[in-house]
Amino acid sequence: MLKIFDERQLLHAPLRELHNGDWAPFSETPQRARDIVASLGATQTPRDFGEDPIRAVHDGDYVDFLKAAHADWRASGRTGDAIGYTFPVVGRRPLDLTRIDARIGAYSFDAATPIAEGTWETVYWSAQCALTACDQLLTEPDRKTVFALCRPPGHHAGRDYMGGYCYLNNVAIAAQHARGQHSRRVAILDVDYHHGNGTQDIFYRDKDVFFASIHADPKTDYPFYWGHEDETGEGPGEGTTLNLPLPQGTAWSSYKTALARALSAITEWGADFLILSFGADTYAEDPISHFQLQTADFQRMGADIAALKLPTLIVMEGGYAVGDLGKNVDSFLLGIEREA
Ligand code: Q9C
Ligand code: ZN
Repeated sequence: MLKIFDERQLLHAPLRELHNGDWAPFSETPQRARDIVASLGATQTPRDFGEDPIRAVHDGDYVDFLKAAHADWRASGRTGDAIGYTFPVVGRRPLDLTRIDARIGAYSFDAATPIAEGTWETVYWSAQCALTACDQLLTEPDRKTVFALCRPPGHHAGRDYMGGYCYLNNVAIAAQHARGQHSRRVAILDVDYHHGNGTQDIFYRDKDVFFASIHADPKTDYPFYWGHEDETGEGPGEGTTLNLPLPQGTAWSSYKTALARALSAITEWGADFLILSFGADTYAEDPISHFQLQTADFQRMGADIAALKLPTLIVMEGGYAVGDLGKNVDSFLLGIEREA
């Protein structure tokens, strides 16, 4: 299987995040990617598609903000990573604010997503990984599956906001590329432990992209405000969003039932191209999550997904059990390959 990764994705390295009311070491470390690379074998570097496919999903002012935020932070006399502390929850009137703290709050929904010196370069190449992998599937029909080792992850990022360690929405950028250039009927399946709120938001009113997500119930888990069962899409997109929240403690025996539901919904909708938001944070030993999947279960998950026989782009999202992360990704890719 072709695997895409770029060394520049290691540059982004914020020091800390606000976690359960206190500062904690930042969980989404460069070591995550190194751990996966070490067990993957050969990877290829991405092509450069430029900013246009990024701006086809994200608002221009948000992209401009991301590129300049760290320099603006420094220009305000600050040291360390740029992080917000005030968030405009009641509507977001377009105000022409210049202070970095006002701008950073307006473009984020949490304090888990700091901007460090190399952040833009890293998120840019992470998005190029997803684009390159997607393009390979579209232009080389013999390829059935490609893995994009995206880091940082993307599924919490919306058109004009960051959050949950995510800045650019890699799967949304790939989905937009696939439908724009090749008019594919794209389904996105999100199996990260956390709900993919950014991806859901981006396609919520879109009838041509199906979004299904299996995740920890937002009644108990981050990101709380999205991912409830009654969120099914809106307007022309009504019925093209499927949320399957599961309780903390969920193991493969019940996870697989939800997976089967998501897969049959994708088949019934008539997808001809599948994009996976793959998070390995459903693992029993994940330090910030509460499901009970074992390493061998990822292979089962991969096999069930590959049984759809759709061209499949696999995009890396979360997973924080550094040390076991590489073997869990390997297990998943093995399941995909054996069945494909
Ligand atoms: N006390 C991804 O897996 N912090 N993002 C939660 C809970 C944010 C996870 C804090 C978790 C974001 C891509
Ligand atoms: Zn996650």
